[in-house]
Amino acid sequence: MGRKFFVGGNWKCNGTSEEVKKIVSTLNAGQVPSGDVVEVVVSPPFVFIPYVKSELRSEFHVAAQNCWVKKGGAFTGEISAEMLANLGIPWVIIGHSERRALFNESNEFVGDKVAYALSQGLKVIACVGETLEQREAGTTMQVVAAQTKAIADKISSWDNVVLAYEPVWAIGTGKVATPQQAQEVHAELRKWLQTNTKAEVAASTRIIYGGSVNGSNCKELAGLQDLDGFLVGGASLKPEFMDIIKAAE
Ligand code: G2H
Repeated sequence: MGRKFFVGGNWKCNGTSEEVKKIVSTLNAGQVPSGDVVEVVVSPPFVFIPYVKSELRSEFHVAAQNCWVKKGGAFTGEISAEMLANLGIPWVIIGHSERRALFNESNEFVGDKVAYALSQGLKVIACVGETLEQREAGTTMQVVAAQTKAIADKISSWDNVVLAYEPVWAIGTGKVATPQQAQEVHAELRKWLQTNTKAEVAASTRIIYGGSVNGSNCKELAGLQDLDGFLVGGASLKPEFMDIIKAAE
């Protein structure tokens, strides 16, 4: 089954209204590969989502960067999956390593969040990845398998899930994983899905890479067999995001 190339732009906690306006006009003016070969989803901070959604050309979609783990209510400061669905926001990023590390989100909590977001009709970019210590200890696969299992345990369908492999040591550091390192983990993750879910899930689930992707390194990474796109942080705030989208060609 064909896996459409996926490019996500995670703006994280960045931007003023002027800057957001500028990014949106760059995206709207940019050329994307023809032939429906790439799915582009940008993820602004919550407060800018309505503006971005209304101003961005229709082939680009939006994602939230997080949502609450269950039905909304007395959870000060949280945004529920129902609210995202109500506003027509199709995607949400869940389990980003910054949330796992800074907000103590456990594998189980992330699994619950993914399941709840899917139950509300959202599509999910679910993030996994190892720290430098874990890589150096040789436990990369155990770590990402445990993170993936915690999600798999809670969901019945992978149809609306994109799995993002983001080695923590490569995030915002300028230290991108080598093509060999990326391909190795992506292939192992696909094998994990094959063994622990269904062959069709392994064949159709997009596994994207995140961690210091930019306009210069994207082309080589995009050519890897088991790499189906990118989740881009820093470079998604810059015009070079258009070059990363073009790596789908
Ligand atoms: C990884 C990535 C986007 P950056 O977090 O999710 O960020 O490209 O800045 O490393």
